Amino acid sequence: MAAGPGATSDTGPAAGAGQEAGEPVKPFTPEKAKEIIMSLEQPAVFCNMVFDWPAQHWTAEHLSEVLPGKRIRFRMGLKSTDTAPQFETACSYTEATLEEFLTWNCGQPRISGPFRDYDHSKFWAYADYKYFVNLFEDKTDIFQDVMWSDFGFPGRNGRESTLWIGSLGAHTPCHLDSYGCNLVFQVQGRKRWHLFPPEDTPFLYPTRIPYEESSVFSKVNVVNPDLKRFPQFRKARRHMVALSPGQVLFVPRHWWHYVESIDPVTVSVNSWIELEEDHQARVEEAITRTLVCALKTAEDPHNTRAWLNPTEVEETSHEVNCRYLNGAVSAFFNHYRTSKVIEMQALRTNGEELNVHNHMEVGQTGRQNLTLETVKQEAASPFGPDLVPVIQSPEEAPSERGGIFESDGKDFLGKDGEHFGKLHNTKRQRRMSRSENAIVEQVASHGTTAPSQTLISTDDLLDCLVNPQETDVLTSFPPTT
Ligand SMILES: O=C(O)CCC(=O)C(=O)O
Repeated sequence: MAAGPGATSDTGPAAGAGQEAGEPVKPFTPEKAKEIIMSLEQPAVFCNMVFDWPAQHWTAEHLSEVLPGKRIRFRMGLKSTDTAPQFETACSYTEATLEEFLTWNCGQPRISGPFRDYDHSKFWAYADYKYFVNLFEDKTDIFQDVMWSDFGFPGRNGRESTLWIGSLGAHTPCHLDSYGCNLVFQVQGRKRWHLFPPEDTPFLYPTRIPYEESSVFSKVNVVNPDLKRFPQFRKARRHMVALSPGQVLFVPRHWWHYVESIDPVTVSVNSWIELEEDHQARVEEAITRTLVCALKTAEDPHNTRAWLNPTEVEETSHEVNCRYLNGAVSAFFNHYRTSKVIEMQALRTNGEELNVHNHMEVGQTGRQNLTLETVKQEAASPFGPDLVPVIQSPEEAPSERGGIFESDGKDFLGKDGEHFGKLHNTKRQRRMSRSENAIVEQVASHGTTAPSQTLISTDDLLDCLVNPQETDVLTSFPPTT
């Protein structure tokens, strides 16, 4: 397997103290990598960070030897694309071993076994979204092969990761993840990522059907869009990168993504990193679940498979959903109270530190300013040869797209690096939406302490969501179907 570009230290910093001469050095310390991940608001590719991870050898071939006889569910999709997204509800499924997958993927005609009904020239196969804990039940040592601690998350390894193994053309339709941000390690083959910023959400025509907790899908097939039906999609700012083995993509919170395998076999490993904002997102997701389940089962009580994503086991009852909602609201308030205390403590501590700095500045203003200027410049752009921003692609007609080498990340680097500053955004405070505010006020009107078991009833929920202000927003929303 090819190592990441420049895996020997020619693009990294010189070996530091205690480092053997010629031994590769990681371009970022775990602390620096985490700082970047927590502050960056645009996708970027980390290079030269995983050359010593044992997981870099996890080709599909190698994994088939690690998991002999292990039956894995493959999602089967059609290579020919329509303007409609190929949602998981429209795919078929088969259970097979990795060995059977590799045999089928050689493309020999007339094979027997689980893939016998799938002509290799017409179908792709995807063992997607497989939690390590389910795949490697009795081989937990393998979790250590993935070392997210290098990115500043101590103890995080395969246990908190998922594995994706696909054939050419295998893809995940465009969606955003409600929780966390994402780190994706490309192990074998290349995957092309089409990313769109959260601000472009209206241009992606979001939908909750098929319903899956934590995923908001787009109605647009972003590689073959129906622009008559989704005219606003023209305004969506596509960012594109072909992720190669050895590279790690950082996907910031709420960035939309469509991901396709562009080599005969691809393997990747990812981990979603929890964020502070997830507490609020959990409340939002609980509200969504309650509404989707209630309305869809009312519409047709017998056909959940049509709207429930196959990743969801079954629709849950209204009672269960209300309990879930109350749990999420309680957790949100508990967290909010704790973080307020921490914030107060930090303010107090920072206040003391601020006084020390003010004191130091007296008498050394010139030099101090110079240093601050340097620090500011460094903070403005973390980019360089080992952290490559994924930038916006010049939009072209869909039929002209599709060269698989259009961006390997490195192409985006200007020699002088001047443009990086403009591309570098830092996290903004996200304001609560009106309905979220309404929920919080609803809870607050019940008292100032964190809510106990079942504080929010169905009527409370309806009071928040079905009021003239909210319905007004709904009636001004342009219909798309
Ligand atoms: O690799 C893929 O097909 C999709 C990955 C994805 O959606 C994710 O990591 O959030």
